[in-house]
Order: sequence, then C-alpha cells, then structure tokens
Amino acid sequence: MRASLRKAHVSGAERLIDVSCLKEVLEEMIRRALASYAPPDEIHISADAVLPDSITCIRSLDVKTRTSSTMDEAHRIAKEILGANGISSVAVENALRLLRSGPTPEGTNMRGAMIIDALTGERMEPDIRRGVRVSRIDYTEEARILLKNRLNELGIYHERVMDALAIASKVIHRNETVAELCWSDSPDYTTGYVASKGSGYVRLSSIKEEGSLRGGRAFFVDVKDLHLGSYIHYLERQPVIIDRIGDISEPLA
Ligand code: PML
Repeated sequence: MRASLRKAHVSGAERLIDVSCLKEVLEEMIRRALASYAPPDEIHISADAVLPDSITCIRSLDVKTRTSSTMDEAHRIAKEILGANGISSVAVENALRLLRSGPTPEGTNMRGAMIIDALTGERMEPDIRRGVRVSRIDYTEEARILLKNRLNELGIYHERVMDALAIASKVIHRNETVAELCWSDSPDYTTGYVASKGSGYVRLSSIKEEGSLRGGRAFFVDVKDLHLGSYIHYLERQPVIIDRIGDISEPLA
C-alpha cells in the first residue's frame, strides 16, 4: 500500500501473506492509509502472487534502543555506529543532510530509499525521485506474535517498529548492504534507527525534530562486487519471510 497527498508520500506498508488472509489484510491496509499523519488524496493497493519456493527465510536483527535527549546526541551516536561499520564521514554527512532536507531535487520525501556508496557518498538509485522501495517482506504469524509480545513487554511496541525491523532485516541480510540509516517522515514520530550486521537494529530516539515532515531511508552499499540491478531486484522483488526473532534488549539511557 502507498498513500500520498498532492503527490507527496504519506504512508506505505507491505505484507507477504497466505491468500486466505487477503481480505483482512486489505482492510488493514486501508485503515493504515486513512490513519496517516495527513489524510491522503490517493491510495494505491496492489496484490500479486509469489511462488512459495522462491521465499527466503531469515532471522530478524537484534534490537537495541538508545535514548538521547537531543538530536545532536542521536546524530553523534548514528555517526559513531556508521563509522565503526566503515562508512566514510562524507557518506554519513550526505545521508544525514538529504534525510533532513528531503532527498528529491525538489526537497520532498521519496516513497523509496536512497542507495549510497559507503565510501564516496554518491547516490546510486536510478530514479532519485522515487528511490528503491523494499517490498515482499513479512513475518510468519508465530514470529509476528512473539515480536509483538516482546516489544510490548519492554514498552517499545509500535506498528512502525515491526515494519521497520522487517525492512532493515531484509536489507541488511544482503551482503552488499553495509548499513542503513532511517527515520520516519511522520512529524510526530522522532525515533529512527541505524542497522548493520555488526550492530543489529539500533533505535535512536530524538533523531529528528518534532514536527519535521522530512524522513526516509539510506542504504549504504559496498560497490565492490555490487551489481545494482540484481541488488534492487532483491530489495523490491525477492520474497523474504522472518521466521525467527533476534534478541531484543531493554532500552538504554
Ligand atoms: C518509518 O516510519 O518509515 C520509519 C520508522 C522508524 C521506526 C524506528 C523505531 O521506532 O524502531
């Protein structure tokens, strides 16, 4: 599902389900589109069949939460984690700048993500207004329930956490991805994250100003051995199911 207002992206969601749940999930998608921070004037919902044999099963990334009181502090932690993963400072600064100002040439949000060379900081996605939209990702029913219960126990449950963890786990699973940086474009949701194989999914509070409409995703890639077409095909078309949940730690101050 993707919803927009005056052509600007306001909400999106993906599921990979058994056909028997289609009606229920379509209703849920409409509910989510209507619950966007701005009432959309366009909602697109599409459903297509995937072959069960083509599905890859993975474990979700471990989850940690770091609480910051200011945006500067959250950005400092993000830079520290990205730097420790070998992302150059020029690439990190470029991603932070684009996520803050809006990644399209017009300074608006994209419905997809940026792909950024982890060393040079250059953008690599073929369409810099659309980006690359991660699709065909979901949890098994058991994994979804387990994750929801664990997040609730720790007081950090939100639909956004479930969706974002699924996306990050799929993206990081692919070898060419070194790390991801993301925060929401919703003006009242100020927690974002950095994800990588080494650090897992690290949630960072106060990563953006309250009220800001800017947000999105940046995937940092190692261009050595990167075939951009097959990388994008994996992100957009390869069905991936999370059937095991990683460790979820208590929020740290
Ligand atoms: C989004 O809404 O697209 C991004 C959500 C980021 C969620 C971060 C978290 O709370 O774990």
